[in-house]
Amino acid sequence: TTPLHCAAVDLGATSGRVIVGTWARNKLRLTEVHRFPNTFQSLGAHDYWNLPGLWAEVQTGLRQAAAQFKPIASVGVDTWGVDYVLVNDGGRLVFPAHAYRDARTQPGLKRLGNTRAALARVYAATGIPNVFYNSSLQLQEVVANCAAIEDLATRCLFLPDYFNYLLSGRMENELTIASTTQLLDVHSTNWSRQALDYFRIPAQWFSKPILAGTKLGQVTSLAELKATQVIAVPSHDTAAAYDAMPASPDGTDLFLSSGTWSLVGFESDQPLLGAEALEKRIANERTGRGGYRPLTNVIGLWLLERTLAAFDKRPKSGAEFDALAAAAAKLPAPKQLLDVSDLVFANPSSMRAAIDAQLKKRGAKPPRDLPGYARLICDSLGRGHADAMRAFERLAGRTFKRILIVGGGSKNQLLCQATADAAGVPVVSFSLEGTAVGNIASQLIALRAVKDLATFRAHLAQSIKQTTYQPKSRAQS
Ligand code: LFR
Repeated sequence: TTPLHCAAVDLGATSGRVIVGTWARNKLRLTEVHRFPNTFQSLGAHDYWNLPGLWAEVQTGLRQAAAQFKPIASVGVDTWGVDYVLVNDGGRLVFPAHAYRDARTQPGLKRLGNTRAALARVYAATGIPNVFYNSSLQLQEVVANCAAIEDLATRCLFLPDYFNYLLSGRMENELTIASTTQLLDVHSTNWSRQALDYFRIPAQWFSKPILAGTKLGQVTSLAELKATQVIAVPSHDTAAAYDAMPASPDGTDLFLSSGTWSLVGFESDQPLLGAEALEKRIANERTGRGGYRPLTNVIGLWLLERTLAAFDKRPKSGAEFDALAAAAAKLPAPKQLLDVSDLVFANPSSMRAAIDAQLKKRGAKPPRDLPGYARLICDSLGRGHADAMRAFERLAGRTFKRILIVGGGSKNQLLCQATADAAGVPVVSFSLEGTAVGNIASQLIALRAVKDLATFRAHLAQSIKQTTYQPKSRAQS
């Protein structure tokens, strides 16, 4: 059989990559052809994404892919959730793309938070809790404060939708990314009239979301890829990462996609709703096929990334990072952990100062050095993951036997061990670029090279390397 090459464009909030997946003899081989940093930039009082810069990097990566692999059968795009562009019929940007950590949503967040009945209604309609980054709050702010926007914009495209448009010329909204907005109906696969009305967002900006696997046509913007199909994949990075989990089919695995955020959750054919689910901030996001992936968003390695940035001796290589992790592992367990759900960590000007201030408030001393902070952060995240697991067990009436971890954090031994210790179940790490794998899986299924996701996961489970971290003891198998 001839190998099949598919390109995954995977854009994260702190880095992006273009990865080619080569499928042959039921095995997937990944080649990272391009990786680049990503960051939002402040201008005046607001934070923005550099979209022209990102598009240039995507093009560089895809040209590289086309030069190295012939032919590239298809390409799929996934990005972080919730962010969007507003365009006119010609696809022209009519409003700058804000970054989700921009503080502009704070008044709307408080307003909804203080109106219990409205909050419960929005949650019952969308299954998405009130979180500062929701697209609902972002769009509400634009409509309320920039009156002319309704004359200028005709379409709202979420970031992967926009990159799909740049590649193929087709404007669509894809379901998984739509499910991060707090504007999708939790009981159907269409937009929620009730939520759109509550936030006063024009319904005509959206079209009925398409499912993953939809073919959008050939690449029209890059001559090197003119025979390549653009395929809508589960375009929310977390949905893609969940698809890459070689999970046991009996539903006893908890999923952790660990990167800038820690996304802890599982797959289900029904949403988790009600007062307690809302209180635990459970987000009923969707799978590419229309199912549910109830999850909670624990602040994640953003804590460590921003703390490292505050130190001059920031590790520059994998080896330097390993040395830091080893030094951190030797330290005694911190007496007081961080409350990782505290909103002060969302976007502080100094993460180190924010951590010190929280510890001080709780009567504890700040760590002495960088290994001390790394240890404190990993142990605190481990505790956050375990708390999320217990909440899911209670609310969904399930028992989880293992935690499966993919993403950048799956290589962080300190974090994996801390999670196993706090949760009391083994953590299985796959050291896998989960988002790219899930992105490519969806393309392979659309191209009929693989029957379905269950088949893909079974093949993956056979070929993939895994490390198991047993709880309490520091032993690894
Ligand atoms: C992870 C992620 C999370 C989402 C956050 C903000 O990259 O997509 O799932 O909640 O970014 O979009």
